[in-house]
Amino acid sequence: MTRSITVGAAQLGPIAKDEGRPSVVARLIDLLRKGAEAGCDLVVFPELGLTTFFPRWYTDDIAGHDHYYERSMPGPETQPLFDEAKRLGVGFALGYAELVDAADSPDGETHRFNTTILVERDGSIVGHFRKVHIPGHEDDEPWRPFQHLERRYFEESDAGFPVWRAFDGIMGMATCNDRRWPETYREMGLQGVEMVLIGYNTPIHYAPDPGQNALQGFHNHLCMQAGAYQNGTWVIGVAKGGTEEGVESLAQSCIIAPSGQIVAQAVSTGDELISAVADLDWCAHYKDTLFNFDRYRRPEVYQRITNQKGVIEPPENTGSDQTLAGDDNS
Ligand code: CDV
Repeated sequence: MTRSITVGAAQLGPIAKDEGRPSVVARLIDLLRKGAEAGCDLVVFPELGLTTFFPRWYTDDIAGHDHYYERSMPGPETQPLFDEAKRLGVGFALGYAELVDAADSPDGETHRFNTTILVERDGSIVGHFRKVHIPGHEDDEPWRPFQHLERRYFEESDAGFPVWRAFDGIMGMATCNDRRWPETYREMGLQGVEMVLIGYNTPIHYAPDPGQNALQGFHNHLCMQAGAYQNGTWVIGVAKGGTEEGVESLAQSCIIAPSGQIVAQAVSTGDELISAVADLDWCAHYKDTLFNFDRYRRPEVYQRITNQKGVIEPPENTGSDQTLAGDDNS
């Protein structure tokens, strides 16, 4: 029997600064219902899917922005989403800003994370993932047309990239900038991941090097398609796109097969549900052949190179390459 799930990528258009949770949750429920109509078992929403992308504004007073964070999930305003998902029998993943109150925290400190929750079809919580790679900057940088202060608003997770048994397969999560790093997928690939759920907010304008602006769409798909193929896993990439508070963000949400091929892609920059039937057994075609890690991966060799200090210089006057010539390079 094949293990197939129908998965939806629920792209969101902009969320205005003054758009309240009830309005946003109504949009999420509308997309969830579209997912149910399309036969989805699982619908994936973007990073920070309940609010505007607030790290674009500098503040001296982080606590003054705590209304952007969730203290519990579900909370009173998100409960209707959980109720509707359970009624429809559709699971979901949702990104949000998480606040851990000092009173609830093991170290007695307040913590703020960029988090995604995964919920099963029966409404049970499968797990939480907290973003590992926090991009941007900590302090106000007025030379930028807009700020990207994730490093001021969030701390990074030290929990890595766990995977969970759910939806008849092995599921993992990552958030936005995490998708650009090969180790994100490999950490999960080594644990047998079969589907990676990724939400993102990616401004088209990259202030440190605007030469990359025209390549945003290419880089987005490049890293997720490579991560899927090299680890034999489905990857679901879901954007908050469009122009939000004057900042244009990439859309192009997509569903990527273990072959690395895009099997569905959003055509708009607004609220849009795309879906595909994802055969989880397709992963084995790659995990058991080209990317059979047990058979072909050579961690001891990578370790030797990693431990090497500095560049291997060719011997003087010959110009030959010691490594290619087979000389000892240990
Ligand atoms: N939200 C993000 O993590 N955005 C980053 C931008 C700032 C480069 C991204 O990797 O898309």
